[in-house]
Amino acid sequence: MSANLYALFRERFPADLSARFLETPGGGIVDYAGVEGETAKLANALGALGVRPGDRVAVQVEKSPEAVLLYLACLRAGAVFLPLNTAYRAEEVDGLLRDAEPALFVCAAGSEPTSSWLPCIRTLAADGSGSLASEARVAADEHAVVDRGADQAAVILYTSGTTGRSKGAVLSHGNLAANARALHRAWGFGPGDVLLHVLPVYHAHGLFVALHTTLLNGSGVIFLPRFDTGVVCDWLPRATVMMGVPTHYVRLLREERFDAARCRGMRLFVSGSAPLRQETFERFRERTGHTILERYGMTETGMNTSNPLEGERVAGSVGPALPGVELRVCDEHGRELSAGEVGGLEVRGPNVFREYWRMPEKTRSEFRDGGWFITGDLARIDERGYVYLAGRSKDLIISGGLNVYPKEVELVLDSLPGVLETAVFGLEDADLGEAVSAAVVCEPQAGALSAEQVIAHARKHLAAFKAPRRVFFLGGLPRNAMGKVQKARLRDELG
Ligand code: MCA
Ligand code: AMP
Repeated sequence: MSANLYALFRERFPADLSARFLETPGGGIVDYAGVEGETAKLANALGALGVRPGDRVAVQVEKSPEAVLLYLACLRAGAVFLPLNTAYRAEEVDGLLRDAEPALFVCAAGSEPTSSWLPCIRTLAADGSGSLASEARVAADEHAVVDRGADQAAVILYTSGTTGRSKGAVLSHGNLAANARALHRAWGFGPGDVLLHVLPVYHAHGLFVALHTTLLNGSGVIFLPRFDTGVVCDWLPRATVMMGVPTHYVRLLREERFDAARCRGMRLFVSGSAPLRQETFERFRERTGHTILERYGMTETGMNTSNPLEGERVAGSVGPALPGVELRVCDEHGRELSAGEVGGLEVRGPNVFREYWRMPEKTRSEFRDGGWFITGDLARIDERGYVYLAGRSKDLIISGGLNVYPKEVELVLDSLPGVLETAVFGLEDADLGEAVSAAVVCEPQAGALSAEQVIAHARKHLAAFKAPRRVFFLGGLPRNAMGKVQKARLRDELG
């Protein structure tokens, strides 16, 4: 049988296809019959544009029901979906497209790239000729679900790396199906569930964790275009499940209208992508009576652990391994440590990605023999199997649930005339968890630079969320005996 993920979803569609899949606050509704018909039309439109199974379809569009349908259409057509954060600037997008070599790039009207080497560019919305939606509208509403093996690529998600160069994590139909099944069961999805969707759909959290569990459940989603605490309060009484990053919960707690009465119909709040502070966990429970369920995952692996639905949800722990996922804690040579010792967390299972796109060396160096993937997170596992994250061995900042790799920002800041060297690091931030911060050393003979100039330079070349929020001008960077910049010292002294 085909392992195409769309086929699995289709098996689970509700018997009555007029049941709602997506509902937007503006009154837009996509029912399951619409999913079937529209994805067929889009798949036919993709084929007419020359997209063949295995080809990449890169997509940088605002969150919308059409974007979700395009994702499902790519699965159905056997194309490899490649979503890009809408905050990425033209030069970031250009670099990724050159690496991915998509057969088609779908973008927002007005932001078509000028790159002449791209074979095919389309906008998504049906607001003019030359858009994918207008081509789909006249296409046939039947299309086979293209046969795919479990190991074949379904999606490529780019994540930056410690070297500043982005890597495309290739996720297969089998990876995504395994994780969706595990989460659907672990989180007790069933009849009557309605998911309040507040996340972007260009990352694993909003695209896979939230939507796949719902699709396996054949149920409905209240699909908010963006996270806004007032709008969330309006819609919570109709929902049963919400998934968010810690910043969402911090912001909800600041909203007066957010109270237990509004959450009466809710059965589950899930948090992930960044550490949930104990204070947020406790204040949330006091305010609503609900205990947030924290889980842990990665783009490369999907979800690895989850606090239990039934049983104790421990503040500060991301819970035990999900069924089918194996975890171990090792030293830097891959030797397993004993229970309770802190070391590098490694993971193995059907959820773990296949490879980094066209980076065989990088793939090899991130795996150990036996298929263990080195997550770059530090952790300990207690005798009950609960995992406690204890920091990261990778140099990564997580701001509002979005990853920022310091090296990428440092390379841009270093290119600003007058800058001698920089170090980028995260400082604790009540709203974002960590705020991107930069220590800048100027050339002695250069004129004085301002923090505004440094930030403007970063925003010109990088997505705004990667730009430093705080800039410190120093006479030199603290270094250890090996000459390595001591970022921990910068965090301690400047935080
Ligand atoms: C927006 N801005 C940010 C961030 N988001 N700055 C720093 N960090 C951020 N995360 C900036 C914008 O550039 C803008 O600046 C200003 O904030 C307002 O923009 P807006 O879009 O209105 O922001 P917002 O709606 O307040 O967004 C904050 C947010 C959002 C809701 C926390 O970032 C968000 O949805 N984060 C979730 C990301 C996510 O899905 N992560 C999962 C990754 P200006 O106006 O100056 O230009 S997947 C993953 O990590 C793994 C698999 C896992 O475990 O889940
Ligand atoms: P990404 O590369 O965007 O997939 O981000 C994955 C990283 O987010 C992980 O390697 C962790 O460092 C972090 N992360 C995800 N969930 C949690 C969590 N619940 N607590 C702490 N960190 C998390």
